Amino acid sequence: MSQTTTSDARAGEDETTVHTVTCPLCECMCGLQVHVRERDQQVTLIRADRDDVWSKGYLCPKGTTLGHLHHDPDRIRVPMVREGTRWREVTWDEAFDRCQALLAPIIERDGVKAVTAFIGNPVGHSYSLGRYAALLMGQAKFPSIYSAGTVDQWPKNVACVLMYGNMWMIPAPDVQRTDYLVCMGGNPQASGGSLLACPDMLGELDRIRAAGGRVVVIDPRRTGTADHADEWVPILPGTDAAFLLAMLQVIFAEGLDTLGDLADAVNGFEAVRELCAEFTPESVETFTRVPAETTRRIAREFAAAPTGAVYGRIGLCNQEFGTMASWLVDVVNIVVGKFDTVGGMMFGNPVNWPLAWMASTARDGEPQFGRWKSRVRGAPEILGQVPASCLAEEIAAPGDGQIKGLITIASNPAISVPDSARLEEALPLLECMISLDNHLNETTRFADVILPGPSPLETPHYDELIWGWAARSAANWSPAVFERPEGTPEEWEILARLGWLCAGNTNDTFDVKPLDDGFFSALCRYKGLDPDEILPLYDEGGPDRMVDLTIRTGPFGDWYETVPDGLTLESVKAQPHGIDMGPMIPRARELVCTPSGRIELAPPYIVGDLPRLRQRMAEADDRRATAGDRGPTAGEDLVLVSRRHIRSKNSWMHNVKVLVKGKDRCTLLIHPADASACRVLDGSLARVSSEAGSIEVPVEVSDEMMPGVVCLPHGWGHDKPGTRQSVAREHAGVNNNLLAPGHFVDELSGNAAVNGIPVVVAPA
Ligand SMILES: Nc1nc2c(c(=O)[nH]1)N[C@H]1C(S)=C(S)[C@@H](COP(=O)(O)OP(=O)(O)OC[C@H]3O[C@@H](n4cnc5c(=O)[nH]c(N)nc54)[C@H](O)[C@@H]3O)O[C@H]1N2
Ligand SMILES: Nc1nc2c(c(=O)[nH]1)N[C@H]1C(S)=C(S)[C@@H](COP(=O)(O)OP(=O)(O)OC[C@H]3O[C@@H](n4cnc5c(=O)[nH]c(N)nc54)[C@H](O)[C@@H]3O)O[C@H]1N2
Ligand code: SF4
Ligand SMILES: [Mo]
Repeated sequence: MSQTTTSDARAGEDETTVHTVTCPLCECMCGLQVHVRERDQQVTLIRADRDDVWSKGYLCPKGTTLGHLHHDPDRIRVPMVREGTRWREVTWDEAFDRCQALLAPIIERDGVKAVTAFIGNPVGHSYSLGRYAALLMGQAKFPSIYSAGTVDQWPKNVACVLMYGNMWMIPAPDVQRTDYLVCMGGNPQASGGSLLACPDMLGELDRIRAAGGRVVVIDPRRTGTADHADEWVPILPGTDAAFLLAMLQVIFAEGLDTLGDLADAVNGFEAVRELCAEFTPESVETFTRVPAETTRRIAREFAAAPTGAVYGRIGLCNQEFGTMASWLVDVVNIVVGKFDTVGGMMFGNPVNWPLAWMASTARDGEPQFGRWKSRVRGAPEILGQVPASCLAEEIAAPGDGQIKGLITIASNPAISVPDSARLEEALPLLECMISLDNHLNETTRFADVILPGPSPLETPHYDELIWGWAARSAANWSPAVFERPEGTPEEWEILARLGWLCAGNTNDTFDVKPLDDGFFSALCRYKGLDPDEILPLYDEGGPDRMVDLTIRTGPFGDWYETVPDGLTLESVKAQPHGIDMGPMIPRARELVCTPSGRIELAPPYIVGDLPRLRQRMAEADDRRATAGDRGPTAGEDLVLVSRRHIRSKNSWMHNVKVLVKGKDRCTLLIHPADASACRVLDGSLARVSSEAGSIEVPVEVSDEMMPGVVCLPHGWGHDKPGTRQSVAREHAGVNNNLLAPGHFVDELSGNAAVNGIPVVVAPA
C-alpha cells in the first residue's frame, strides 16, 4: 500500500508529502496528487496524477480545489446542536444523545412513519454513505424516503428495471471505441459525463472526429460539448421521445433494423416496429423543431456507422417525458445492432460488483408501481419513492402520517428540489431535523443537530457505484490524506447508529459490529459463501470489507484464494495509480435479469404513456394553428432549462473562492430575438416568472440558446439568513427551483420536470 511518497524537499523549502488519491467529486474519477506541507499540514498543490491508469493525467479545475474544501474555515468540523437561534458545538456523545432525545418521542407517539430521510448526491460518490444508507433504511423501516434521485435519473431507473430487470443496470456508451456518438441532454464539457464514466470526454469526442467518426449533440443549447461536435441539433425541451420515435420510424421504414447477435435475447421487437410507425419525421417536426430531413439523415448515418451509440442524460430525464425518452434511447441502439457490442451501448464490467446490482425482477418479481400513494398529493410510489417535491406538503399538512422528523444525508433539498420556497417554509415546522453534512447551508440551517461529514481529503475513497457504468474495468482505492479528529466516527457508523435510533433503540445499546457483520453476512450468502468461513478472515468491518468481498467475488476476483492471481482489495491497494483490467465487454446475456430472461424492448408500462405524448403533440399543433402561419414568435412560449458549469458542483462548491471568482455565472441565457421581444438587455436584470414563483436575475444574451428556450444554472441562491458560507454569500445567485412547479413531473417515474418549465421574461 504505497499511497504516500515523500518528495525530496528542495533546498530551503518545506518538506512536502505527496498523496495519490482519486477525486470523489464526479464520475471522471480523476487520479490526483495532493501535496501536503508537513510543517503545518497545508495542502500546497493538487495536480493530476499522470500515472493514473484510468485518468492518465486528466483533471478539471474542481479537482485542484479539494484543499480549499478541506481548509475552508466555514466547514463544520464538530457536531453542532441548536439552542434557540444559536448553535453550540458539542461532543459526538452529546450530539447522539440529542438525536435520541429528538427522535424517541416522535417514534413513540406517531411511529416511524412520521420520520423520513432525504438522500443527496454525494451519497452516490461515497462508499461509506452509499452502502450504509441502506443499513439505516433497513433498520428504520421508513415507509417512504426522498432523494435527489427523483430530480435526476429516476426515469432511467424505471426504464432499466423494466428492460433489463435491475434499476441500476444502466448501459453506457463505449465512448473510447465508438465511431458515431449522439449526445442528447447531456453536457459532459460541464458535468464530466454522467451515468457514463470516462475521463476527458471532450478528448474522446475529438478522437472520434479525428478518426473520421461523427459526433452529434441534440440539446436546446449549443453547449461546450457541442463545440466539440460535428453538429448541433437544437430541440425543444421535453420532445426527445418524439424525435427518437421518428428515428425508429425511419430505421424500420427503410429496413435499417437489425438485432445482430441479440436476436434471440430480445422481446418486443415487433411491438416497437408497430408503435413507431405513425411518428414520421415530418409528423414530429413542429413539435421538436428538428427538421425532418435532419432526423432522417441522423437515423441513416447512425444505422450505417460501423459502431455507434445514442446517449441520453439529465436533459432526457428531468423532463415531462423522461421515462419514455430514457427508454427510447436504448431502443434505438438495440434495433440497429449497436447494443452490447464494441463501440456501442454496453453494460459496465466493474472489478467490484456494485451492491445496487443485487436486485433482479426475475427473482423479486416485476416492480409494482403505485403500491402506495403519497398522503397529501396522492402521488404514486415509483421504485419506493414519490417526487422529492412532495416532502414539503408531507411536513406541512397535519394529519396521520405527517412527517415530524427528517434526516438529511449529504443533501441540500432547500435548493435542489422543485418548488423550493415551499420546502423552506416547511422545514422549520419539523420537530426533529438531523443533518449529516459538512456545511451550514440553506438546508442545514433548519436542523436541530448537524453531524459533520469528513472533508474529501479526510476519508478513504472507493467508487463502488460509478465503476458500474465505466468505459473500462478499472479500480482504484484511496487512503485518507488527513486523519479526522480523534473520536470522530466514520460516516457509515453514524448512519448505522441513526438507523438504530430510528428503530426505537437507544444509544447505550448501540454496537455497530453485529449490524455490520449481519449486513456483510447477507452479502456473503448472496454470493453463495458461508459467512462463518469468511467473517473470521477479517480483523475489521466497514466499507473496505465489503469492497474486498465484491472485488474477490467479482469478474477478476480471487474467490478467496480459489482463483490464482485473482484480485483482492489488497492487490488494488498495492497499486496507488489504479489497476486496469481492459475495456468493456458484451455482458447482456449474463446480466439481464427480467422474468423472461430477455431484454424487454416494449414494456407495457412505458408504451402506455404514448397517448399522453400524442396529446401533448396535438396541443402543440393547436397552439401553432391558433398562432396562424407566423410560427413560433420571439418572446412567446418561452420555456426554461437548467445547466451546469465545470467550476461548480450542484449547490455546494460555491464557497470555494477560486471557483466562483470572475464573471457572474448565475445568469439567464436567452436568444437575441427573445431578448429583444422581451425587452431585456444583456447585463440588465430580468424578472423571470412561472406558475411557481418569480425571481430576478442578470441577463446574458447569447445565440447559444435556441429561440424559445431560456436557461438558468441550478444550485444557487446562497443569500439566506443563518448560513455559514461567507464566500458563497458574496456570489449568491438565485435558485432556479423557485420557478419549478412541484407537480410538473414525468408521470411514469415521478421525476421532476425541471426542464421545459413555461416562463415569462420581462425587464425587472
Ligand atoms: N432545477 C434543477 N434542480 C436540480 C437539478 C437540475 O439540473 N436543475 N439537478 C438535480 C440533481 S441531478 C441532483 S443530483 C440534485 C442534487 O441535490 P442534493 O444532493 O440535495 O444537493 P447537493 O447540492 O449535491 O448537496 C450536497 C450536500 O452534501 C454535502 N456534502 C458534500 N460532501 C459530503 C460528504 O462527504 N458527507 C456529507 N455528509 N455531506 C457532504 C454538501 O455540504 C451539501 O449540503 O439537484 C437536483 N436539482
Ligand atoms: N461541474 C459539474 N459537474 C457535475 C455536476 C455539477 O453540478 N457540476 N453535477 C453532477 C450531477 S449530480 C449530475 S446528475 C450530472 C449531470 O450531467 P449532465 O447530464 O451532463 O448535465 P448538464 O450539464 O446539466 O447537461 C444537461 C443538458 O441537457 C440539456 N437539456 C435540457 N432539457 C433538455 C431536453 O428536454 N432535451 C434535450 N435533448 N436536452 C435538454 C441542457 O441544455 C444541458 O445542456 O453532472 C454531474 N457533474
Ligand atoms: S473532472 Fe474534475 S471534479 Fe471530476 S473527478 Fe476529475 S478533477 Fe474531480
Ligand atoms: Mo445528479
